[in-house]
Amino acid sequence: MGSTARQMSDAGDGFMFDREVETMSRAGIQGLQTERLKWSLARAYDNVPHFKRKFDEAGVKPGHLKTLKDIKHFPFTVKTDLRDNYPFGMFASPQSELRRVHGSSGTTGKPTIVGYTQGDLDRWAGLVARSMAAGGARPGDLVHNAYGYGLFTGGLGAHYGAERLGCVVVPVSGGGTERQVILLQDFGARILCSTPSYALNIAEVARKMGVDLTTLPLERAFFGAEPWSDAMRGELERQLGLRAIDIYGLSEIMGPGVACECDSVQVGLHGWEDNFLFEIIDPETLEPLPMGESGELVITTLTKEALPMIRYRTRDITRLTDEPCACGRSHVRILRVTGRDDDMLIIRGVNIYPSQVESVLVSVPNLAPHYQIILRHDGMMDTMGVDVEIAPDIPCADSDLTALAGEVRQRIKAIIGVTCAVVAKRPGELPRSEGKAVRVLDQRKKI
Ligand code: DLL
Repeated sequence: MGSTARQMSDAGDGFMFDREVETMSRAGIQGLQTERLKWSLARAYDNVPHFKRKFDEAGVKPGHLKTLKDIKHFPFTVKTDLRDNYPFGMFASPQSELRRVHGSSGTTGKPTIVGYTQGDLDRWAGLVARSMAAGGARPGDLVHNAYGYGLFTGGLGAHYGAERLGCVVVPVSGGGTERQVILLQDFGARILCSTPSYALNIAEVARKMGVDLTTLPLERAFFGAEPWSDAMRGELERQLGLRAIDIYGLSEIMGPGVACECDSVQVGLHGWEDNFLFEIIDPETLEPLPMGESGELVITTLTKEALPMIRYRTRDITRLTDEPCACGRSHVRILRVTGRDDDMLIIRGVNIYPSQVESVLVSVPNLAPHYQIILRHDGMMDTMGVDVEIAPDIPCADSDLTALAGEVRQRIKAIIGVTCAVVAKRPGELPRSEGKAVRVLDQRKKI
């Protein structure tokens, strides 16, 4: 498969899964969105008591929407709305019309449960296929899918999307990392799907097994489900010998494939506007922000039957751009999601996202790309500790670890502007991820 796959990996081949929709004019997209938005608002209002109550309280009816801008009069939906209506209270379809449920565990309490009709599943597979094609996957490719299968949308979402594109899926799921390495070697997959943190774990285990992943046919990876910095992209591309494509999504809206980078420029992820309406709001005032400004991403579904979502506050902080993309796709781009507003740390008055710490760490020589941020409450204020790990095969006497920790502390102070306690650990001492990495350990409540 190597040579054909390599020829097709050239971004210049112009392949698109849904060319007509992907290259539609802006006016065409907006017309389609308006028509679909009216349908989606009516579906939510007529079938979900929660939406009817919220719309009534806000004094709006689906019929009030005349243009896309009118969306600003409709109420937001937040994660706790799903929790409060656990498990199926937000569904707009009767159980007889559902074909699957998924869930997202979150950090506390009950999971949020989401549902799909057959039509929803078909559209989802189509959007993941479109995303993977945009990122350079091609029919016939072998796809090693290491996203977890189960309630999490990553595994089955990537699985059916890759099949829809015409790929051959190896449904490995997460975990059993040595076996992952053996299968990558034996089957020669061209595409890897996993969280970025799990891919690092796979690369590390491969090295210990004496396998150099950069010599395998692996050429592309679809990384998502957690924030990862551009610095980490470089590290992943180097360690795995592939091109790393960013794929975004969330279960409340669908799962993976809400947006994906194209192969051409890797600046921003095309958000599939025929199925979703994207807004950026100021998370404080809740007012919509103009194109290009940074704020919280809010998404309204336009085609979802089982679980229409109206103005869902993702908590993800990003920007939109409608500048034309070199690939020819006309859909708006969502700039890389570098953090969630509920992940933002305020340490001695400085706002910090874990991904900023990640970017600093990746630039420090002799450091493995594994880390954990620990928040403590010390006296009157919050403090941040960062646990890092020395790279393998580097001398690691106590004095080496102390020197490394000192260097990391200095760089964080110089670049982010905050003083933190850094502990350097020996290889393998920090926990490894098999799915979404736990980057922040909050010990503040326990003290
Ligand atoms: O993580 C869906 C997914 C699976 C996306 C596989 C991509 C690949 P949830 O478990 O509901 O769904 O988590 C959604 O994860 O709101 C973001 O905060 C974060 N997230 C997802 N993709 C990215 C990404 C899946 N590419 C939450 N970059 C979202 C940054 C991401 N954060």
